[in-house]
Amino acid sequence: MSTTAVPTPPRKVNRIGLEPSDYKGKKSTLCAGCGHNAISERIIEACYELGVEPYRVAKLSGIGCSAKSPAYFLGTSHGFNSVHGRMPSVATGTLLANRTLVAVGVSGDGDTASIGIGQFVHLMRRNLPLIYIIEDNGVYGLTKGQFSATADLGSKLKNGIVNDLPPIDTCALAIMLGATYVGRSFSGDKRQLLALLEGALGHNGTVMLDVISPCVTFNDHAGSTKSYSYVRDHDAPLEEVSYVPFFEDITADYDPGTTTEVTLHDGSHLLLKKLNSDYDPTNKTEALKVLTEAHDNGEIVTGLFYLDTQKPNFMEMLNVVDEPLATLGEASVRPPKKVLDEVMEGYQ
Ligand SMILES: Cc1ncc(C[n+]2csc(CCOP(=O)(O)OP(=O)(O)O)c2C)c(N)n1
Ligand code: SF4
Ligand SMILES: [Mg+2]
Repeated sequence: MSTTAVPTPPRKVNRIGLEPSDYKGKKSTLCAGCGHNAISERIIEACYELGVEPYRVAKLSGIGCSAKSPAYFLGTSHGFNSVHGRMPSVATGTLLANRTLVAVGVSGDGDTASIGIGQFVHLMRRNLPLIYIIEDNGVYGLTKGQFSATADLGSKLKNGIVNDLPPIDTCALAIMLGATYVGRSFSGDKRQLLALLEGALGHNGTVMLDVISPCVTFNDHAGSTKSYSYVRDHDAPLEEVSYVPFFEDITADYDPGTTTEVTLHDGSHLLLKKLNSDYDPTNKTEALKVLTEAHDNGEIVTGLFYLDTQKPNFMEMLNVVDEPLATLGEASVRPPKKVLDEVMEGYQ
C-alpha cells in the first residue's frame, strides 16, 4: 500500500525568522480570565509582529499580580522583579547601564498610584525611554482586593464597602509631568491595545499606558467600575488607532481631515481616525480637558491622548554615550593614573 506524504505546513515566522512561540513566557499562574493575561498576549503579539529581538528586551516590575505577569511573556528576555513601587528606579538604572535595551515596565494601580507614586511622578518628569504599563484593576489583587488609588468614587467592593475617595488619573498626571506618549486602553480591546503597544515600541521617550484590566476574582461584580461589563458599557474611544510599521508602506486610504497621521521615531506610523471630535493628540491642554470632561461625564475615554516626538529623552539630556556603559572597556571608564594623581594633589 502506498502512502502519500502529507506536506508540512510552512512555518509562520516574523521578519527576523522567529516564531510566535519564541515570544512566549511561562504558563500563567494568574486567575483564568484575569485581564493581565490578555495584556501579556498583546505584548507577545506586538513584539512578534515588529520582529523585536527578545534578547534586547528588559522586563521590569514591582510587586503584585501585575508585577508577576512579565514571567508570562518573552521568556528569553532579561527580567527584574523588584520591590513594591520601586520599578522606576530599577528601570532608570537598567537604561543608564545599557541604553540599547527595549525596556518594558509592568506595574499595577497599587504599585504605581499608592506605594510607588513618588517614584512614578519623578519617572514621568524625565522622559526615560521606557514603556510603562499599568495593569489597572482598581484593587490590590495580590493582597485580596482592597481598593487602590485608581478606584472610582462610589465604586463598591464585593462586601458592599463603598469607596469614598476620588481616583488618581495616572494619564492626566503623566501628561502634566512630561511623559511623551500617553494613552488608556482596555485589556478586552485587542485591536486598540495592540496598536498602542506597537506604536509604543517605536517611540523614543516615556510611554505611559494605563490599561484597564479587570480582576475577575475581586473586582468584576455589579457596583465595580473596573468590571468587564462596566468598562464595555462606558468605553468612549477617542479615535480609532491603527499602526503601520516602518518596514511596510502606508496604503491606508482615508478622507482628508478624518485621520491624523503621526510618524514615530523609528519611522513607523500611527493613524488616528477621529471618531467624534477634531482631537489633536499633540495638544497637552486639550488632552487634559478630554480626561477631565470624560471623568465628569462618567465615561472611560480610551485611545492615545498625548504624543510629543520632539522632546529630548533622558539619555539625550544627560549626554550619555551611544555605546552601552555596561560594555565600555576599562580604558574608557577608569580615569588614567595621571588624572587621579592630579585629583589627589588638589587635596594636599
Ligand atoms: C513594601 C510592601 N508593602 C506592601 C506589600 C503588600 N502588597 C503586595 S502586592 C500589593 C498591591 C498590589 O496591587 P496592584 O499593584 O494593584 O497589583 P495587582 O495585584 O492588582 O495586579 C501590596 C499592597 C508588599 N509586598 N511590599
Ligand atoms: S487576583 Fe485578580 S489580579 Fe490577581 S490574578 Fe486573580 S484576577 Fe488577576
Ligand atoms: Mg491592581
